[in-house]
Amino acid sequence: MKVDSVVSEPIKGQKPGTSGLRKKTRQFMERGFLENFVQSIFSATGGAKGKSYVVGGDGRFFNKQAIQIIIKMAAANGAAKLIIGQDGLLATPAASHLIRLNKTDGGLILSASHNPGGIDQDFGIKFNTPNGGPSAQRITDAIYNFTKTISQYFIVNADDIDLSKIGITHLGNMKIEIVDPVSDYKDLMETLFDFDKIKALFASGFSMQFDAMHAVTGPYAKAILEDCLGAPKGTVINGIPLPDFGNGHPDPNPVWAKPLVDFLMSEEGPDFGAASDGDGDRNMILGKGIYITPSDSLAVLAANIHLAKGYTKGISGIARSMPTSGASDRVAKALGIECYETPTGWKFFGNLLDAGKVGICGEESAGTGSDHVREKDGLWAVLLWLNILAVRKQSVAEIMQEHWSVFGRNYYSRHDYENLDTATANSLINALIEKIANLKGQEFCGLKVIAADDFSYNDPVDNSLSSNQGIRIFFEGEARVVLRLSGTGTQGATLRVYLEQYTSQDGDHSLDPQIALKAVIDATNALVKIEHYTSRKFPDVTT
Ligand code: VG1
Ligand code: CO
Repeated sequence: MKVDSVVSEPIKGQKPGTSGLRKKTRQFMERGFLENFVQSIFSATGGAKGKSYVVGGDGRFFNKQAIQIIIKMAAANGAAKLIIGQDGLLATPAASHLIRLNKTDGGLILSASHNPGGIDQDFGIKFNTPNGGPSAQRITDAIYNFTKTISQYFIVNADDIDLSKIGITHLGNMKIEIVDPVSDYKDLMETLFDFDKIKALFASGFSMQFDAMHAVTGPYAKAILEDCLGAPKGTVINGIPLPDFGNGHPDPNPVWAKPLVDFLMSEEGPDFGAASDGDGDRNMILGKGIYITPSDSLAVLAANIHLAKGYTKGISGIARSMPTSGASDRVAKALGIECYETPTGWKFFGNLLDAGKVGICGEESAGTGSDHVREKDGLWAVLLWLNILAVRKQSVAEIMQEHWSVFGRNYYSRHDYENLDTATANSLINALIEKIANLKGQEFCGLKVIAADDFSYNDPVDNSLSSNQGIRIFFEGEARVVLRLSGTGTQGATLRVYLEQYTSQDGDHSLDPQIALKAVIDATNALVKIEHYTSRKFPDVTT
């Protein structure tokens, strides 16, 4: 086989964000752009010679073409083996599992996750390491540095590989195994959860709707919920993965999955509702008449995880990202286990999980997961909820009310200001950093600041330091606001404002969060002057 060494166009400096490299699809399609990043992944991690990788994506536009390029580059770089999901599909948590199960040298996952797909939308790629998790910052930095100086990439001249047939083929000396994307993942779920109890729950007439949002979880949810656990056909909606996600925005939150939320709030709605995102690592949880915030979901799952068969021994600790509410900290305290606060992004949980310090992790952005893989896992969270519902034999609303009566309620909301001018967003944050040292003791709309800082994280396992991870402002009365700029967008800047107000066990737990948070919202506006900087009166997305 002829191995061509191609001198690439110098499209240099691909800088990964919170979760891999994410850009406009058309940019990814420019010859030399994806190629430079893939070559940099191989070269910056000691070369691909003799190595094996898992490859798959969420099925968005350009997924299959990107995989063909990766196959030819892996072969030209001397890789020994690729494991690829049939039709190029692999949910992110399933890819993480395959990396661990087959002890590969890592994986390349094609996805821009919750960002829309299509030729005029977004594409992305990330590299996961042999532990199955997103590469740690130092590896991401090494790849990025390589993209700045790279001058050539290696690719073979060959026909495309048929991704639709399960089985083994070869490209030159490289072995290619096309696998069913679902089966190993399904087997793993069966070791963690009491499928018999969940089957009995569905057999008793319990009703559910799962919105796969035309993204990658459709085949997984159908195989597990409908075919295996006996949920009626039609439980999974929008179950066929489409390159443009049916023109939708595959982000499982009350804004982008509104029809599902409306259905659960209606008289004829089912007992339980859930949705997942583009690449299957996020989850949204709803009960009849109730939406569960991801922060609350993490707390409830942590408090009840011992009810599922894979977790009967309990968990060693809980980790949450810094902007996630403190609800799970209260559970950790009650259980007498450690809790950790990490920067945004799943890569920060890997060390804690590898070291056995935590058994469950979560983010306010609808990510929850455990040590079964090294990614957040949407369907896993749904199955854990089902397992808990099957054991406790209560409704979602009853479980939530009980939880708040034991722990109190952390009212929570995130306000996003999207597509801001980048310079404007930076100046807002920089102005805030400048005044942070003097905020203590100042009052804004009647709320007094008791502490404020620019969050930095010292990893307790490898001692690495990550600074400038978001601004935290604590008010008296157990209220907090966090502000940071998104690292996953592809257009302008997005300001995320995370608002939280705690109400004790005997307080009112029935308020609309926007009302419960009104004092914090007003204080934030007075302190940060969001409208003055952005000319926006209201956020674009409130979740
Ligand atoms: C967002 C979320 C973060 C999540 C990341 C990747 O990042 O806030 O919690 O880990 O997306 O999720 P940012 O920097 O835009 O706030 V996924 O499901 O898009 O891989
Ligand atoms: Co995702």
